[in-house]
Amino acid sequence: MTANEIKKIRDFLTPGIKVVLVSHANPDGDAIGSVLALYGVFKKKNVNVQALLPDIVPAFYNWLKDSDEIILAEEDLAKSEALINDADIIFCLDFNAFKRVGDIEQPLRNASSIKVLVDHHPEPESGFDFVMSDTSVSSTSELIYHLIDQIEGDQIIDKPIADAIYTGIMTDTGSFNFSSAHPGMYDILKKLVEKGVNPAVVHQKVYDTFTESRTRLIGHSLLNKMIVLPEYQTAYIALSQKDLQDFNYEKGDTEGLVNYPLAIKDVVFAAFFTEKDDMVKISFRSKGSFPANQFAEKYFRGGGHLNAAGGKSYKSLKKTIENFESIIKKDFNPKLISSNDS
Ligand SMILES: [Mn+2]
Repeated sequence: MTANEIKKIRDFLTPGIKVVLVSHANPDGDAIGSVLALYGVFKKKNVNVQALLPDIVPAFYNWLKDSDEIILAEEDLAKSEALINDADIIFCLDFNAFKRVGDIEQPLRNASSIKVLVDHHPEPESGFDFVMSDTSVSSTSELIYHLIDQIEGDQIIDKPIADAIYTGIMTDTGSFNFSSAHPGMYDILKKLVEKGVNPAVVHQKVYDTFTESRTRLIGHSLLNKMIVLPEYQTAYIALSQKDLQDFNYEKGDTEGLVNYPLAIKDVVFAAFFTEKDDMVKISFRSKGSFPANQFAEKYFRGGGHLNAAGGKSYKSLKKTIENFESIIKKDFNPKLISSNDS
């Protein structure tokens, strides 16, 4: 965004104005962190602000300040629609397409408010009045830091706001692993720690929250369900509904499982299949130049980032896996595609 655009947004944010912050369905740490950081700032400025998410916030984010004030569209769709319709300005955070907000897609598309997009996914859809989009950053939360800094100055960021931004960056980078190659992120992390963020405590609150059955499901997945195809530098895990039932699956229990096969030397592409009632949900992760997003888009009705993407299949789990293997072997061999990586 240009300095002039920032000024326009700043001038717009007067106390009488109605602001709504929205992020994507199945909100992750970056969605929640960026919403709560901006929410904290606007509350401090006495702006009339509402935070709105399509559906539930995972319990391990409940310690973030104001997380209990987020309105969930799945709980109160009428209220959510009314907020969107009445808003003067809507900040759309951490998504690049309106369809990512689930049930509030149409109201959001049709809203007459000013719409500001802050996001790091490739190729944002049109329909936003102001766009802060950068695929080179770690996360939307990183952009939110800059937005806050540019609109208000970074002195408005207190510890709870810093915790929210830090959580977003930490979770979107797998604890400063992927998407962490640009130095600017570390400048922000330094400032957040100076504002009182305790990295070990945040890590503990977000990650050390497993139930025993979730931990055992990971063991089962790696021991009994992981298939490694060394000649294609690919590995995958597929869980049936029975696997999930056997381990008392709760939403979120398989989060992060897709990353485990990438820990195997020379594996550059990992897939994780979960059998749902009416479809198979798939997550893809890659190392180096192998484009997980292109793969997801071309073959599995999905998309995402270069190294992290998702997709789905309406075939059975068995057929979906057969299809996946045949694509890897015939059409889109990760070994050949990533052979130039150093
Ligand atoms: Mn993100």
